Amino acid sequence: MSLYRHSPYLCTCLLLRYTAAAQFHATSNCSGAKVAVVLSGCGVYDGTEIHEASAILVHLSRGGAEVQMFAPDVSQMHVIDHGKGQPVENESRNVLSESARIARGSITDLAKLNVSNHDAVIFPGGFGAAKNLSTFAIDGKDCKVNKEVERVLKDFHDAGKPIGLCCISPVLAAKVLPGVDVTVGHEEEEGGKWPYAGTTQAITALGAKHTVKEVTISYLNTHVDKKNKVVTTPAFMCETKLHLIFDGIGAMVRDVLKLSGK
Ligand SMILES: *[C@@H]1O[C@H](CO)[C@@H](O)[C@H](O)[C@H]1NC(C)=O
Ligand SMILES: *[C@@H]1O[C@H](CO)[C@@H](O)[C@H](O)[C@H]1NC(C)=O
Ligand SMILES: *[C@@H]1O[C@H](CO)[C@@H](O)[C@H](O)[C@H]1NC(C)=O
Ligand SMILES: CC(=O)N[C@H]1CO[C@H](CO)[C@@H](O)[C@@H]1O
Repeated sequence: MSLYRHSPYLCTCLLLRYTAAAQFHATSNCSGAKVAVVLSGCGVYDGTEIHEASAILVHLSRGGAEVQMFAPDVSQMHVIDHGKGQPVENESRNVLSESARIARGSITDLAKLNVSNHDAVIFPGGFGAAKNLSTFAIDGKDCKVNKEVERVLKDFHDAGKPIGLCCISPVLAAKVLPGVDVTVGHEEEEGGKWPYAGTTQAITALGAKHTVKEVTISYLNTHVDKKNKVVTTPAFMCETKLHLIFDGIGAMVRDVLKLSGK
């Protein structure tokens, strides 16, 4: 627990909960926050990054949150053969039905997401956020954001409810929420450790602020824009070990739950 002890964002409730979970695999909860998770397909190169989505769901479960998953009912920009790393010609898939794979079937059209029914919203990363939730993968700083995604981000922001994003997803907030302060990690590639470091320039060009953060040090890797209640962490923007990404996402989820006040 020593890594958590010094976290300025960790509430006693969650600390007790983590201790209890470690000792008894307890299933009770103190949070009870209702959290919406927005997916963008299934698979890192054309949809949601599966490990990030799974990490978010594990940490939300441990934090006692009640989760509902959403995705837009639109077709994917393209379908990637993940073995070959190339688009599959003439194949078309729907973002909502692909996301249902991760949600084990329990998913709702993003158009039906009503901010009144939730305390927070979280967007995992993966290229789907840059290809289907926005056109960032093609247009960079000139990107457009899916109308429902834009509405949801604005609704939660206007309601003062926290928004969590990881990996490439912070570009969605950078585009939609003027002056928001986010992290996608480091601003230099550093020999391939941060292959998407160029994203930081686009974030600045969008009028947002970028703050450099680590992926690897548990409670230092999350970036909290307290004014906007936007919590971001680099996750797979960094070439690093899966368990470190898992822990970083855990810190993001804890900060989102803390800000939700539940
Ligand atoms: C966890 O919180 C939810 C939402 O408040 C509540 O419905 C549920 O009963 C709680 N579960 C336990 C085991 O306390
Ligand atoms: C894809 O569709 C186009 C237009 O229908 C067709 O001309 C082409 O042969 C198709 N390619 C493959 C690999 O099926
Ligand atoms: C959202 O939910 C609230 C509370 O349940 C309700 O009053 C409102 O009409 C809903 N908004 C929409 C657009 O459905
Ligand atoms: C097929 C396709 O390109 N689908 C959409 C993916 O998401 C972006 C952003 O909303 C849309 O512009 C695309 O049309």
